[in-house]
Amino acid sequence: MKRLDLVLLFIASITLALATKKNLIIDTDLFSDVDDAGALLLAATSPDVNLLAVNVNHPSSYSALTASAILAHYGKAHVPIGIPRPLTNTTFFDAWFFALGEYTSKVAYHFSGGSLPWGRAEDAWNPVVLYRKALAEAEDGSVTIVSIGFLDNLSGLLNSTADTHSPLTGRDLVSRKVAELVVMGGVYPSGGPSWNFWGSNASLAAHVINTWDRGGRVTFLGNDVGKHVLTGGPLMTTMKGLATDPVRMAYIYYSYYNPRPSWDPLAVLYAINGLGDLFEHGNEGGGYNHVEPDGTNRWVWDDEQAGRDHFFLRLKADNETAAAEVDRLFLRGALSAVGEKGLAQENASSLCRSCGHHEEL
Ligand SMILES: *[C@@H]1O[C@H](CO)[C@@H](O)[C@H](O)[C@H]1NC(C)=O
Ligand SMILES: *[C@@H]1O[C@H](CO)[C@@H](O)[C@H](O)[C@H]1NC(C)=O
Ligand SMILES: *[C@@H]1O[C@H](CO)[C@@H](O)[C@H](O)[C@H]1NC(C)=O
Ligand SMILES: *[C@@H]1O[C@H](CO)[C@@H](O)[C@H](O)[C@H]1NC(C)=O
Ligand SMILES: *[C@@H]1O[C@H](CO)[C@@H](O)[C@H](O)[C@H]1NC(C)=O
Ligand SMILES: CC(=O)N[C@H]1CO[C@H](CO)[C@@H](O)[C@@H]1O
Repeated sequence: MKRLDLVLLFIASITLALATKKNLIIDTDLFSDVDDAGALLLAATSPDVNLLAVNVNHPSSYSALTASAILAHYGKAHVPIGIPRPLTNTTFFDAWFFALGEYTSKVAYHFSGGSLPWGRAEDAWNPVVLYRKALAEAEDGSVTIVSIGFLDNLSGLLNSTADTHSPLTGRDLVSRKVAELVVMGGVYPSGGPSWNFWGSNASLAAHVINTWDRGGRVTFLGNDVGKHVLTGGPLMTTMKGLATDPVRMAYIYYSYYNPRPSWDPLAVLYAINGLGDLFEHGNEGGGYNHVEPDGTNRWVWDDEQAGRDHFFLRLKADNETAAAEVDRLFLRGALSAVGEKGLAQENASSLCRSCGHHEEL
């Protein structure tokens, strides 16, 4: 081949690579469970993802700062972060089992970085404005939104009206730009109430799920799917190169080396790869999901589907196979962020930027 042909081939393959990347927006609570952090690791390190924005749907300042620390660590400091106001400084406390630890304030402090360094949570976007900006700038029909927490921000998006980012209403923006909404939450075909539907404001969850009728396909991943897929073990126990990985430390702070269920990482994996070898649809027979104001949900087996394009997922692979795949991608992603610098830093003292102060006290 002539030199010019090679150059053109090179440009064409780069264009193709960019074009086949999936435009993703993540909406996460990143507060009471650590699997949100694992999900962010996957979204931030997947070579198949173009991460447009991360919206946090729990108002703790530490949740926004943790999102920033994680994104910055994986080289995604430019990805904008939104969080609802007013901010709080609340931290998680495991008052049910007393077994789990708090991770967001610690990750936010020790791994401070990115667009929202320590103390700068107020610089985050309004989540609805961020949705509108990210959607307005994206190609039509190209965006996948992954909801791995509460749906309050999405309700705000649906209700939004024209602004400087777009003359369209929230509903029209969603209908033009969104290809698929992936929702972690609910019990399928029926059950609940489930945490992501009632934990913040169940009537807003009902508003989003029951009226999202023009924004492409909606795919639900229920509590039963991720519950027995226990992951994070290899990430926590691998020191080599990963001593300063914020998601590894989040899992250790939170679970004390016990692998965790994988609801949110699985939702992100489905959003990136589709059904693949891990998932299958639970409702080939149609129907749609309906959420009640108390956060329970039921599948309505209606052939007409009321204009909706709803699916719920089942695991096709067994729990262990799914866990091995999530763990493989956790390690691949975490290691991809480690250059020679990271390997040289393989040093417990570099984990703790306040240790010096404590020794002085
Ligand atoms: C949260 O903590 C920061 C830093 O200590 C402080 O500036 C801010 O006022 C606090 N916010 C609330 C709502 O307490
Ligand atoms: C959006 O509007 C619906 C009514 O159409 C309302 O029930 C809901 O509370 C609104 N969402 C927000 C976030 O205010
Ligand atoms: C849910 O959100 C709506 C709209 O913001 C609000 O009017 C309502 O009071 C909220 N409900 C609860 C239980 O917080
Ligand atoms: C996952 O484990 C649970 C609990 O042992 C079991 O009920 C379920 O069938 C398993 N799922 C798959 C796909 O193997
Ligand atoms: C670990 O930190 C100590 C003290 O800062 C330093 O002397 C040592 O070279 C570091 N080890 C590695 C592998 O970087
Ligand atoms: C602008 C807007 O509608 N924002 C909503 C985002 O979600 C919070 C709750 O987390 C709502 O209170 C806001 O109204």
